[in-house]
Amino acid sequence: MHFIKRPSWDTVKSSDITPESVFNDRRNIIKALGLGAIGASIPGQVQAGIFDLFGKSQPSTPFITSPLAFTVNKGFESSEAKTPFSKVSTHNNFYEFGTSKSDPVENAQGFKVDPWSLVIDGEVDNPITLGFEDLTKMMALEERTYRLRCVEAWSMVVPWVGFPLAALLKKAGVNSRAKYVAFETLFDPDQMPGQKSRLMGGGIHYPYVEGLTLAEAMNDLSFLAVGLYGKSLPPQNGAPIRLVVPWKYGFKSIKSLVRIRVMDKRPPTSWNQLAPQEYGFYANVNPDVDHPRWSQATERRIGEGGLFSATRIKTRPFNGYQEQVADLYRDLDLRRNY
Ligand SMILES: Nc1nc2c(c(=O)[nH]1)N[C@H]1C(S)=C(S)[C@@H](COP(=O)(O)O)O[C@H]1N2
Ligand SMILES: [Mo]
Repeated sequence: MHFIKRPSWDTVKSSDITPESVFNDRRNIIKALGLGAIGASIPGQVQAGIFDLFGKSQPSTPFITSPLAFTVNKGFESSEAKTPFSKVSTHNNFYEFGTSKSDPVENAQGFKVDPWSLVIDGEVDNPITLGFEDLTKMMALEERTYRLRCVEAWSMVVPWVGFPLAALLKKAGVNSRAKYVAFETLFDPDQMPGQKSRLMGGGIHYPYVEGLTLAEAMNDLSFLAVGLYGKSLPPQNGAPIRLVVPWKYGFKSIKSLVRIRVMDKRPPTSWNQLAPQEYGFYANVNPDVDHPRWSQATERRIGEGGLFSATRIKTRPFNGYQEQVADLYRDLDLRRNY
């Protein structure tokens, strides 16, 4: 009996890939627990214990999202079909809630986002702390439809609601030492089971951290989303506030932010720390630079029919945003700086 979901790359060809480290990590933990090979007969009680570790046994009442007031940014309307909300909110990567695509929606419904506190500090003249209400009230909200391209070679088109990261950084007043911006997700293992066990958390050292150069952070595309499809974010998509950097692989778009720290040095980033040969600091979408274990030339666009009927399309440099961002990398060898 298979009580462990096989990694998606094992059953969905090579196209929708869970990083291999996750699978190996699960095997090692099963071994460490003395349970032998996956699929071996395991007493019922022990199985139930493992089941709990994956967080599948908790019943959940759905998280409540609320409508937001915003204007549509005409510059970011899309001619492409949007990925339906039913897919955007059920096919997720949020390892704090489990490593399979369906884990976040199943495990995050009880997530508490009010009260919340987001700190903007470091190399700034006026550090800011935003409370839960401030997240949707302090800045004028706009809707922007962006493509999201995961490093695992699937993609979506999502109407986000939020505000440019640069607007918030300008309020904080970035000083002359500033070169990078670091981002940090909430650390709360009681709420985020993936932070409790390496089995659930994919081997990442929590809290999940990310980073951008200051120029990237100040680019108009860099966006802080507080909602999608006109309503506040569901927890599985990074409630109450997450970063969206559409020209980079999805793992840069860090969720459920509690800190934005302006720095004079390049900050560590979670996937780069875990597997530096596979995941770089820049992580710009680039069809010409393959992941060591799979091609990045094409992607599966998730639409009405979902992953299995998704259409395969060509991946574009910078995810199609080259006009807005290519200039940032004029002097950079993108093959070395993947
Ligand atoms: N804190 C945190 N942020 C995260 C992740 C995560 O596991 N933890 N996964 C990343 C990855 S790999 C992707 S593809 C996107 C997915 O965003 P979505 O679930 O809203 O589509 O979130 C990114 N942000
Ligand atoms: Mo991703």
